[in-house]
Amino acid sequence: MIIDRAEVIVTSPDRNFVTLKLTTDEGLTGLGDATLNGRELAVVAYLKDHVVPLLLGRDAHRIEDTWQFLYRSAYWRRGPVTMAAIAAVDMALWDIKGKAAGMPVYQLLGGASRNGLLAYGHASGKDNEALFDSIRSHQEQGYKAIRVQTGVPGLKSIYGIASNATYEAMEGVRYDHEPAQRGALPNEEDWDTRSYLRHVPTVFEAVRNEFGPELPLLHDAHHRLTPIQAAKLGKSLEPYDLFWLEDVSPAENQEALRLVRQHTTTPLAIGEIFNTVWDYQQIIREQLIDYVRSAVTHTGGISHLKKVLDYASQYQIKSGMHGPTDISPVGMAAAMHLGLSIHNFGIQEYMQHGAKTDRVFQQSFTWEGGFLHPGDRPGLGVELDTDEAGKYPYVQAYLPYNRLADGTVHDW
Ligand code: KDG
Ligand code: MG
Repeated sequence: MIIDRAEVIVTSPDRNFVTLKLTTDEGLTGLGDATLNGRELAVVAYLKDHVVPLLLGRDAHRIEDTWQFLYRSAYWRRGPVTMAAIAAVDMALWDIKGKAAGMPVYQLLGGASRNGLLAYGHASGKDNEALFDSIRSHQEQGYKAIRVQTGVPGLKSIYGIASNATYEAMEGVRYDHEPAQRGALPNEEDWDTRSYLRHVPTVFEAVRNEFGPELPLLHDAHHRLTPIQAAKLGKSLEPYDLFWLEDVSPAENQEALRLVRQHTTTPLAIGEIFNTVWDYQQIIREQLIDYVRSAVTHTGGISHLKKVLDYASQYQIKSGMHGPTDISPVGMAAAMHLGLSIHNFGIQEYMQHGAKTDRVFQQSFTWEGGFLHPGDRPGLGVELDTDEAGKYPYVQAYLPYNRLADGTVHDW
C-alpha cells in the first residue's frame, strides 16, 4: 500500500489547525495533527517543502521505518517544528493502518487497558466567586477532575482565565481558556511572582472549603517560577492535596526539578513543551516528576510518545497528555487511543472545542460521566470535512507574553 497523495490543510474555525492528510493508492486516508500554536505556518512549510516530497511512493504500512527515516535523515534532530511534522505523519499512518486492519488504533497498540479515560477540565475565574461558578459548571458537564486557575490581585490579565471576548467568539460556549489571540502582534500580559505565591494557596483553601476533600484539583504554574519559588509553591499547596502541580519551572532545566522535589510532596507534571524522550531523560530516571505532559502532536506522534510513556512506566510515572484547544480533534483522538492502551495512563486533559471546529472534524469519541473513549471506528475515528475547512482560512494569531512591573520580559 503506497502513499499516493499528501495534502497539508490549514483551517481556522475557532482557532488555527494544521492537518496532514495522506491518501494511499488503495484509497485509504489518514489524518495527522501538526498544529503548533502561534507558529503554525513553520510546520506547514516544513511539511510541504521537505516532508511531503519524501512520502510519496513510500509503503504506508512502514510506520516505524518512516519515523526513523524522517528523524535521522533530516540530520537536524528534535525541536517543536520538526517533531510536530513527524508527529503528523506518524498519526496519519496509524490512522491508515487501523483502517486497513478494520480496527481502531487502540486495538493495534495492544487493546484497551481500561474502560475509559478520566479527563480534567479547565475551571477559572478572576475571583473566587467566578471560579466557584466555573467549577460547578464543569461538574455539571460531568468533569470529575478540575484544573483551577485564578486571577491574582493587582494583575490585569493572567494565564488560564477565560475572558468574555472568548465567550463571544465561541458563540456563548464557555471556553476556558484559549490563550492564542488573533491579531498581528502578541498581547502583553503582566506578572508578579510574589503576589501569585501569596494568593494561590488562599484560593485552594477556599476551593477545598467549598467543594470538599474528594475532588481532584490540578494547577498550572506555566513555567514562571524559579526552582526555589516552585519549591515554596509546592510546599504551600500540600494541605490542599493537589492531583498535580504543572510546569512549576521552565521545563528546559531538568535539574531544577531536583530542588523542587526535595522540598515538596505535591505531585509534579511537566513536559507540554518537550519534543522527545531526551527532554525527559533525567527527570524520568531520577523520578523527579509524576506525570508526563507531552501531547502526541508535539512529541513525534503515537510511536514516539509511546516510547516515552513505556520508559516512564518503569518508574511508576504516569501519562497526563496535553489536551488544550490547540491540540486538534485528530491529536486528541490519537491521545485517547494511546491513553486507552497503555498501562500507566494517569489522566487526560480535555478542553472542549467549539461548534465550528466540531463541524470541520467529524469525530467518533465519546464523553460520558467524566470519561473519554476514542470509539470503535477503524483508525483514529476522525474525518475532516474539506468543504467546511475551506470556509475558514488561516488567521494570524499569537500566544501572549509577560512583562514584570519594571518592563522586563518574563516567562509566559
Ligand atoms: O499553546 C499553549 C497552550 O497549549 C498552553 O498554554 C496550555 O499550558 C497549557 C495547558 O496546560 O493546557
Ligand atoms: Mg500547561
